Amino acid sequence: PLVENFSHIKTCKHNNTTSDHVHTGNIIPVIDLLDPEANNLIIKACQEFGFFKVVNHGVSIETITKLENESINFFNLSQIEKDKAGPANPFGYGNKRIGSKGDVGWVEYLLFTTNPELNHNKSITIPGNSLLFWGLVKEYISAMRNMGCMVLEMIAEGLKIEPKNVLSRMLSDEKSDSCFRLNHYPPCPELLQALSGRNLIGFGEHTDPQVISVGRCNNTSGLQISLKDGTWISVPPDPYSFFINVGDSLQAMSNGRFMSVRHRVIADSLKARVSMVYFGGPPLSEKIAPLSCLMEEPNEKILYNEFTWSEYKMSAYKTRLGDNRLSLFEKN
Ligand code: GA4
Repeated sequence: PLVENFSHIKTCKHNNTTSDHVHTGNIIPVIDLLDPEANNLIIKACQEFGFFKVVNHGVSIETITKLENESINFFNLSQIEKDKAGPANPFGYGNKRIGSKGDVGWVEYLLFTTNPELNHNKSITIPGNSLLFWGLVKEYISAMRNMGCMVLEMIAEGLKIEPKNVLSRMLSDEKSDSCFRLNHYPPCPELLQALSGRNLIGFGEHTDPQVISVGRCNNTSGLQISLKDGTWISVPPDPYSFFINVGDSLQAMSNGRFMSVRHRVIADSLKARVSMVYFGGPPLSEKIAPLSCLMEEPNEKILYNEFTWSEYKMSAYKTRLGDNRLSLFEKN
């Protein structure tokens, strides 16, 4: 009966089986934001992986741990208390269900919008010291927005596109439709793992729809990224660094130079995993299209039709988590 209860959660083969190759990620680029060569290294990482790790980011460990501790306090509350902050449609507490099309994972989370000034989050009731909680969320989001903008400006410089805020302004715009999620992946019952002989999926494979995502987790492994050839790479956890994902919108704006990275989270059998991810998105009315200054290269074919972020988001929320959302906007 235990297995039956959880049979709707997907699994994947253990790391050491033959058909689902997983390597560890000492090949993942590490970018020192203070390195004078950072611009070019970021471009290279976005082209090869759509993913990289950032060090020397300037975000204080206090900003990080204060929010992490408050999140852990929240996820330690009783189910009844947590459910008061739900459901997560579109923002609030969610448990196992992801999106509205039947996707599930071994995860619970809080999903917030940053647009505008967190006002849409008003209906989310956080038990305990909610004023403290919202203060920490706001402080953390602002640090993530700054880092996202800094990286996007380095990308603009690396691509030699003007003005250098063409990408970052989408996140810094007060109407920016960005969001933020706190994820808690409870340890997966060992019995369950043993019975199925497989790993439970915490968060199924997908790409992020926005421009850029800035994530960070506690010292528990589980995140994996997919290489272009479909190989899965385990990303070693690093609580003091941030991980940057290229999103679908940046793939479109770069006319496919950068790939939005497919990624997933595998549940750990022993330790809980806590992650905090900021998804930097454009204002709803923003037109997303391959940047015209990149299209001046001889023989460059325009790969994507123009869309507004609002159109993309509407179509994205009708898809399953693992779907390729950008293919709908490919030029034929
Ligand atoms: C993936 C990236 C972000 O976590 C997210 C997710 C969103 C959700 O959890 O509600 C989506 C997913 C994400 C893409 C397709 C749709 C929407 C779940 C889902 C099945 C918050 C986002 O913006 O898109």
